[in-house]
Formats: sequence, C-alpha cells, structure tokens
Amino acid sequence: MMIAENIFLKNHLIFKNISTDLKQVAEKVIGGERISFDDGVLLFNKATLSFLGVLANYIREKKNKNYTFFNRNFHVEPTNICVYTCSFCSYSRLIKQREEGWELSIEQILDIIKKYDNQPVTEVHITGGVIPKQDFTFYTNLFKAIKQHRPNLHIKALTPVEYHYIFKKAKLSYEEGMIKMKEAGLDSMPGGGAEIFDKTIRDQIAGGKCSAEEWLEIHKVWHKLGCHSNATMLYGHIEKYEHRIDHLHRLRALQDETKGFNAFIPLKFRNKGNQMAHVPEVSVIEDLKNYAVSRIFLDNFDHVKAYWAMIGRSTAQLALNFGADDLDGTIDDTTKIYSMAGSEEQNPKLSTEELVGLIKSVKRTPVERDTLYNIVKTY
Ligand code: V47
Ligand code: SF4
Repeated sequence: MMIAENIFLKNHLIFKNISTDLKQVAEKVIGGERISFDDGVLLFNKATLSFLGVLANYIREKKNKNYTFFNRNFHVEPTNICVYTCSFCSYSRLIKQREEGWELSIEQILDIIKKYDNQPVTEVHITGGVIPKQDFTFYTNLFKAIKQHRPNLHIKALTPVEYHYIFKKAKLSYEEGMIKMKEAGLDSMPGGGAEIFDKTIRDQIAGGKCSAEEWLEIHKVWHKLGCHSNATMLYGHIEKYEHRIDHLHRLRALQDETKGFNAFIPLKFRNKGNQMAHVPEVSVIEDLKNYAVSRIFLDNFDHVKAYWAMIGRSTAQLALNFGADDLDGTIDDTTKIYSMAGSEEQNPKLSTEELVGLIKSVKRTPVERDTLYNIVKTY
C-alpha cells in the first residue's frame, strides 16, 4: 500500500516540474523522514498550495485515514477582565475598565454547567482573562465543585498564562501547583497563550505575560504527571515564516520528550476591535498553507485542528484537505473570544447533525471523540 502510494505520488503528482530542493523535501515526507527547520521555511517561501496540499493530505490520511474528529463541548469564560494587555486581544477589558466586563462567581459558573445537565456534552473548556480574585483557591474550588456535580464531564481548563500568575501568587512551584490542580479535578489543558514563541515578536504583541520558556515548562510539568494538553500558534500578524517554524520546532522538541500534546491548533489573527487593527489579516490561501506546513513539520503530533469558530465553516472544511483532521466542537455559542475579534462566526454554535453534515459534504467520515481522542461514535 505504502509503496503503491509512493509511486503514485512520484509519478503523477509531486515530482513534475518541481525544483530540486522541494523535491528533496517531498522525498523526505513520503519516506517518513522528519523535515528540518530550513525545509519548513523553504516550504512556506517556495512551495505552491497544491504541492503543500498533496503532502499534508498524504500525512493526514496516513495518520488519521479519512476520519474527521469533533466533540460535544461548551465554553465557560469566567472573566473578560485581564491584568495583561496583549495587543491582539479584542476580548479583554483592563481592570480599570472593569465596568465593561464580567466576572463570574463559582455559583454563576455552576449555573452555566447545570444548563447542560441533560445534554450529551463530554467537555467544558474554561479560559478567559487573568484577575487577582480568580486565584488558586477559586479555581481549585471551582474544579472540585464541577466534579462533584458531574464527575464525567472532562475539565479542559486554563493555560500557562493563568497558571503562571496563579502559582506565583500562591507561592507554589509549577509542579506543586499542577499536582494540586489535578487533585482538584483538572483533566487537561487547552492550547492557548502560546501566541508566538519568538521573544522579539512575543514582547511586542503579548509582553508581560508568561514567556515562551514558561509556557513550555508548564506543559512539560503537566505531561510528566501523565496528563495531556493542546498547543496553539497565533499566526498572520507581524511574525515572519522563520518565527512560525521556530514555534513549531520548539513544540516538536517538547513533544519528542513528553508525547503529551493531543493536537496542534493554528489560530488566525483577527484584527477587529484590538490595538492591532492596522495589521491586515492574511488570506485563506495563507491559512491553508499554514495548516499544511504545520501538518508536515509536526510529524510527532497526531492531530491538527481547524477551529471552525475562528476561521469559519468553509475554511474549516477546506482545511480538511490541507492537513487538518479535527474541527473542535459544537461550542453552543459559549465563547466570545473570536466573535469580538471579527471572526465570520458571530454566534458560534453547531448541532451535532450540522457538524456531521459539514464533514460528510466534503467526503470525510465524521467521528465524535472525547477530549483525549477516544472514539464516542462514528457516523
Ligand atoms: O491564546 C485571542 C487567541 C487563544 C485573538 O486547546 C486570538 O482545544 C486570533 O487557545 N485573533 C485562546 N486569535 C483560545 C485557544 C483555543 C481555542 C480553541 C480550542 C483550543 C483547544 C484552544 O485565542 C489565545 C489567543 O492566541 N486569540 N485574540 C485574535 N484577535
Ligand atoms: Fe489577557 Fe489572554 Fe487577552 Fe492577553 S490574550 S489580554 S492574557 S485575555
């Protein structure tokens, strides 16, 4: 099968009218060999979209066949007030503008959770701004209360941005803090807060919050406890291709060490209502290139997620031919992060039937999964 596929690729698709350097990268990919930093940059700079699509889809189908995963989930955003001032963020309000924001109590969050009592959701995704009041005790009590109410609901919550701040205030090491979060009921960590790891770019767009090294260290500590998480990359703003590959390179190195990442999620910069409104958004072509190069570069990640609430349904469907094998979840209109930044999806909400329909209409096989990619149902 592999040999037949290789011959097909060599004879018909990949190697016609292709420069020697790109041909060498394609040979590595088809031969199952890892590509280098320079290969990654070369792909971004020189390869056509169709060339990237064929290679990325080859890997996608080798890893995940024709399956496209999704889950049934909802979000809780405990606050949109934040001590940080990331310039790409359309969502947060500074502490001094707190009258424009919201700040939920544990009881209010539980009321949201209880709305889903009779629904077959498997995951609650909790993330938002960072405020002193929502501290170590707040979150450990929250996780315990959620588990007490619905023990089987998977809690995917907070990022190293929040944990770094919370643990520092509580005078806990990352390890002590993550152990206590796990004991309280935390099941996994979402991929947010990674933005872009390069220091010069990170300082300009996300200065003040946890550094790249701290973000990676907290994931490492979490993975070493036997737990899983996701990774993201905010792209399409002021970064260069080298910065994207540097980001992927650091994720790939940590994944080699821990194998703790479930999925990689590229997040397209949206420019509405933030301090970077003057920076134009990249095209759909660029989005697809980015999915494809990420899929090719991250050879040790099982899944690449096209987050439909961020890029819209049509681009998410297209991305399924450029390396992505997951669309995230039903969401139920419970996140404001992207709609406030200008995403196509102003009220992100899909029924399971609609998600299944989107996937089937591009000839993929819909598979409902839980957060850890255990199969719930194949459609
Ligand atoms: O870290 C904020 C991004 C992230 C903008 O793990 C923006 O399953 C684009 O990480 N334009 C949080 N992006 C969301 C996140 C996530 C989403 C879905 C699934 C998972 C998962 C994780 O949202 C932030 C930041 O990178 N973000 N503002 C903006 N204007
Ligand atoms: Fe705060 Fe997160 Fe927005 Fe940065 S991206 S300002 S950390 S809510």
